Amino acid sequence: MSVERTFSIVKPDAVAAGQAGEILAHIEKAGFRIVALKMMRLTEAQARGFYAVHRERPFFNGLVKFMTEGPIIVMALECEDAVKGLREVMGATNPANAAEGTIRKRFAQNIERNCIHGSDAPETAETELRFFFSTAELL
Ligand code: IDP
Ligand code: MG
Repeated sequence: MSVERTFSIVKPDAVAAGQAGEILAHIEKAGFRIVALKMMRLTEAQARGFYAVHRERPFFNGLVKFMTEGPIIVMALECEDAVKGLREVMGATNPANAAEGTIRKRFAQNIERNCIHGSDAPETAETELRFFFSTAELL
C-alpha cells in the first residue's frame, strides 16, 4: 500500500437533495484528505467525454442526461490505497447490492442515480483527475 490519489464526483442527485455535506463528511471520516474540490455543471460534451468508455451501453444517453441535469462536486482525494478504498466506501453501483454503511446504501436512489462516482483503477484516476483539475489545483 502507498499514499495514492483518486477522483470522485458527488453526482447531481445528491447535490440537489442537499446530501453533499454528509457525503463529504462520510469520505473525510473514512480517512481521505480532500486535495482539491470544486462545484460545476457539466456540459453535454464534457459528460459524453468523461463517460466515453460507456458510449456503447444502453444506459449511456440517460447517464449523460442525468450527469448534466444540475451541479456536481468534483474532488481529488488522497489516502493509502485511495482508489480501492473509495470504491469500498462508495458501495456497489446498484444501491440494492451495496453493503450496509456505504455511501450508496445511505444515499443512492437506484443504479443510475447513485450519488457518487469514484475512479475504478489508478490509471483511470490519473486520467479523470487531469480531465477536471490543472496541475496547480492538485498541489
Ligand atoms: P461505477 O460508477 O460503480 O463505476 P459503472 O459501471 O462505471 O459504475 O457505470 C457508470 C455509471 O453509469 C454508474 O455509476 C451509474 O450512474 C450508471 N449506470 C451503470 N449501470 C447502469 C445501468 O444498468 N442502468 C442505468 N445506469 C447505469
Ligand atoms: Mg465506473
